[in-house]
Amino acid sequence: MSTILSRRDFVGVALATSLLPVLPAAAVTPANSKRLVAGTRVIEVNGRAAKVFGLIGPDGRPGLRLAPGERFQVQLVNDAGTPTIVHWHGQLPPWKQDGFPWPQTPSIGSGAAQAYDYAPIPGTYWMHSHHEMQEQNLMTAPLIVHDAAALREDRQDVVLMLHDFTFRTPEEVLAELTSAPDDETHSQTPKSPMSGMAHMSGMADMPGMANMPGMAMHGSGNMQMDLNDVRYDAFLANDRTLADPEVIRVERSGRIRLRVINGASSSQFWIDLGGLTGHVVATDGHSVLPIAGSRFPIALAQRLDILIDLPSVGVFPILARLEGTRQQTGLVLATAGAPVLRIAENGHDTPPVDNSLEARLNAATPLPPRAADMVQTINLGGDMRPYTWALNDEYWPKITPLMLRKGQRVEIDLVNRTMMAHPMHLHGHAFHVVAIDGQTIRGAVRDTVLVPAMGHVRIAFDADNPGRWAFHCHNLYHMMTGMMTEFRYEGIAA
Ligand SMILES: [Cu+2]
Repeated sequence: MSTILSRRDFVGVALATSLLPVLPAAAVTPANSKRLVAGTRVIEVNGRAAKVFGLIGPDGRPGLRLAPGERFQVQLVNDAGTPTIVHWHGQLPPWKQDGFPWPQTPSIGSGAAQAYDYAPIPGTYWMHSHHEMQEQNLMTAPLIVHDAAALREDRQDVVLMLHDFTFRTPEEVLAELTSAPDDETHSQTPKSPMSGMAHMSGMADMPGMANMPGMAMHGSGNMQMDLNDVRYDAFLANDRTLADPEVIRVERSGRIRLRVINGASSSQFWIDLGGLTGHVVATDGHSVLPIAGSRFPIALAQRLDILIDLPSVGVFPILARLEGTRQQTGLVLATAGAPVLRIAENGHDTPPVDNSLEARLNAATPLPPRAADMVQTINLGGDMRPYTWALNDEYWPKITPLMLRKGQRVEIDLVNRTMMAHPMHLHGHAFHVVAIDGQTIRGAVRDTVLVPAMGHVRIAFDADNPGRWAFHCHNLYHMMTGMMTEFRYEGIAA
């Protein structure tokens, strides 16, 4: 079943700026359907009110949580006052339910609603608008699909959803990026490491950065990396900053499943558990053999499930540190009665996010070995000036689709020829990361993989979900300036 089940008009009510609009639910919601409202809300950032979008579920909280075995039966009501379309990032629905604005599946008009019904895959997922740049304005939310085995572990579920926030509009941000004068932009021309450092946003005042792990790339000491295109006003963890973080009550010696979602538009982080040790057990919702550690990189749009067993009582900050800066956000786990002290919004210097974790990951259920039926190279190109980004020298929407045939094993070589890392996301499929910089790895199953500056990553997947599928960089501003293409199955009309 690959058609959208129903599309019906919805009589909207004039509550455009309220947090939880009161809607005539019975009028539009089929019996078993969960109601998800795309709307607007007001949050406080740095002491100022900020009007942002939101995706509010039936329990009044952002996003959706599904029980084991429950179908994704959702009525998405657009109360945002503007068209929208919501992508169920990492899920594998029929293509017409993927939430991408193809001509066959246009955005949902203001006041309209749309129904979805598919079998979801369990794990930590998320949802975000794929309409224009609404993602930057927090049209994003968690999508948690529980599975019975994980529930039997009886761990407290903690979601940590990350965002980057600006009081400017995304249109203003994009205009700044695409019109920056020469002397303020980064350049692709290799320079000495120190002059390159000085060009990185927010890093000019960071002596010693050149010696940090992660800065040496592929043995070359003569390259300049671009990080953090956009200067943000704040970094949010579950919509809050460290000035007023979420404090989550936990039991003495509590057992936690931390679900980290990087829902930012242009920012990548290191998750820092402080003195705690955690075990990464899933990447992008897909189980991996556990990896112990206290500090894990998370690229744009990726997710990490981290199991943490707390030692006795106390206060345990869980931080997300912005790569290449000292800025940080996060939440606090605290046992009853433990005093929560203020955490600074600036910590210590943090290196660029890299594939140090990726190289160590082993999927719990790898793709069965098989020879590839098709191997395709996709070159990642572009530059800061002019600010345009390309795949195989093509700029969305003027692209040539990569044609797939159902049943093929496909391998894609992602070759980054730029000085910026690109987190590449494929819709509608889970892929296996099979090699990094020519080195074969056992690798994780994912939907988004980081291709570091000048790096090379190979992914493999089975073409088992016919349709039209977007493949793009998940940096919003790279996608908006061209870094997107289409994987299309033979027999599917354009
Ligand atoms: Cu990119």
